[in-house]
Amino acid sequence: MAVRILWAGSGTDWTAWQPHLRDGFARAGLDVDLSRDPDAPEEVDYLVYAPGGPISDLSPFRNVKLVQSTWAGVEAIVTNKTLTQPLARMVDPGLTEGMQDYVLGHVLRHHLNSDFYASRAPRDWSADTPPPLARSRTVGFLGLGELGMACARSVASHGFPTLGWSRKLKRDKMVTCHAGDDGLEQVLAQSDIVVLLLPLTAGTENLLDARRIAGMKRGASVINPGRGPLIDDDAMIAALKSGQIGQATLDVFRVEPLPANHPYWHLENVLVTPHIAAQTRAETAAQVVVENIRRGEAGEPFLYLVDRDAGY
Ligand code: NDP
Ligand code: OXD
Repeated sequence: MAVRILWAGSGTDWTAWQPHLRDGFARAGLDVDLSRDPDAPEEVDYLVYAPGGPISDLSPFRNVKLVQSTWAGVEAIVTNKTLTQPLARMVDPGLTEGMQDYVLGHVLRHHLNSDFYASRAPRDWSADTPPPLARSRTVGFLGLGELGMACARSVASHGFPTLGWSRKLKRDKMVTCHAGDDGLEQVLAQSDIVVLLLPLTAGTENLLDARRIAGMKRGASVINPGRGPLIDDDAMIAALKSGQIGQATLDVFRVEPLPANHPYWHLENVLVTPHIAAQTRAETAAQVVVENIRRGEAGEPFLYLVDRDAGY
């Protein structure tokens, strides 16, 4: 009997994903019934889920073996009380490469003070003081998971001394790793540029608050492609106005799209990007979905299962 897979993401994504999923299932030798029609929820074997899609009540899907998120961040579904089925988050090579490009690009932008030159009047030939070399500028990563560690390594291979912080202490040849409250304070105090790649959980909300911002180097830059609520916005706005934070590049916000009257739009030292830091790429990510369903059918353990207690 065919394996029943329900697509519970957006219609636009369905158009992009469908050929890659069908191709992957055929190559894996799986006979599947892949549809967008939740006709008989109790007959569905796997649910491919994205936030904002058509399904919010998961309780009718009582025989589902896995809910596979197409997003890396799972805060919207892991807190859904109707979710009783195992949940896997997305780990996609395309997503990781995209995030490495975004983070390295903006680290270099802050490092080279590019906005200073970009915002000037034409024919202004005067120069700012030259930036230090990369080897004299420290970059700190909060979050050393799939994305944080990959980005930290690419920044480190460019020559920046690189620090990282995670829940469990890691060891790495290129990144000096920390954990715990003291570790966080050290990373914040030593970094010229801080990159947030943490998931949003009860333990990370408002992590960058007034006290921790005050413990950072004066004039440090912040890059946040993680999640908006990691930052206490009032504290960040005050710090951007006072110069405690020199510049910020923000991709994610408490409310998205960022409301038109939000102060972040009006601060000259803030670059807002519209949640585009990295996107799941159908071509590569479909193969991750196929592999997890193949595993489920072969009785093998699923990849990238979310720890429901930890929230990521
Ligand atoms: P992972 O789950 O692989 O990594 C999460 C990291 O955060 C781990 O290193 C983990 O520590 C650390 N962490 C979690 N909680 C804490 C805590 N309380 N204290 C210290 N460290 C903590 O996630 P990814 O790297 O795949 O993704 C990170 C986030 O990036 C996603 O959750 C999502 O919010 C965001 N994202 C944003 C995108 C965008 O376009 N803007 C695109 C994709 C993702 P440990 O290693 O010890 O478990
Ligand atoms: C994700 C995202 O979590 O795009 O995948 O933010």
